[in-house]
Amino acid sequence: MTIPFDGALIVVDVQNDFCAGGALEVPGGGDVVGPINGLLGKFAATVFTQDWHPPGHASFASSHPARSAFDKVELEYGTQVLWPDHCVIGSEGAQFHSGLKTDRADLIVRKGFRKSIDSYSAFFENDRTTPTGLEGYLLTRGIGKVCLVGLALDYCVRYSAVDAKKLGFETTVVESACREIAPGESGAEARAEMLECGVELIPAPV
Ligand code: VGL
Ligand code: ZN
Repeated sequence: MTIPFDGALIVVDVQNDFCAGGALEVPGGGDVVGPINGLLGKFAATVFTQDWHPPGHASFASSHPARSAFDKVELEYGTQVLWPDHCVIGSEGAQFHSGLKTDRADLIVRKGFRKSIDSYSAFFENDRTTPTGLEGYLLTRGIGKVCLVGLALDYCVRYSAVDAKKLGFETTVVESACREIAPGESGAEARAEMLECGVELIPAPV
């Protein structure tokens, strides 16, 4: 198990709303900044993703009368978890954590900007068919391997990793540079699914 430095590092959603005091705080979210900064600059390509929702987004509980955050609802494309309003376009919560060395990004992929579709994955929106364009970017740069880090392991990292592997990229996740929303629940399920798909989970850089 080695980190694929000849591939792309994909830094997922290290934004204020997922860190301490944020609207959708991931426990220990800000702790990923140090480990991620330590990996930046070591890969052939570096991509950051940024969750980027318009006000009134379909994934916000506030858009569904009589529903609460963390409820599940059926939308046109399937089951969707409802979240507190987060990462609203242009807001402070949507900005990257101020400690993250964002200058290292070759590309920033924004996702979730269509009002009626959420997008956990860096590759496809939650309808599982609308592409973000990242696959094409990596392929045209000749990149065949990806290494994922960031927030949250049980949602955006998981969906990105599974899609990357299914698209044919050799895919690794560095767990020490990730945090999860619900460790015993969706976190455990996420690890199981990633392993099942052939994603390599690396505990920490050596
Ligand atoms: C995320 C829930 C909603 C994530 C984004 O980055 O994992 N989770 N939006
Ligand atoms: Zn979101």
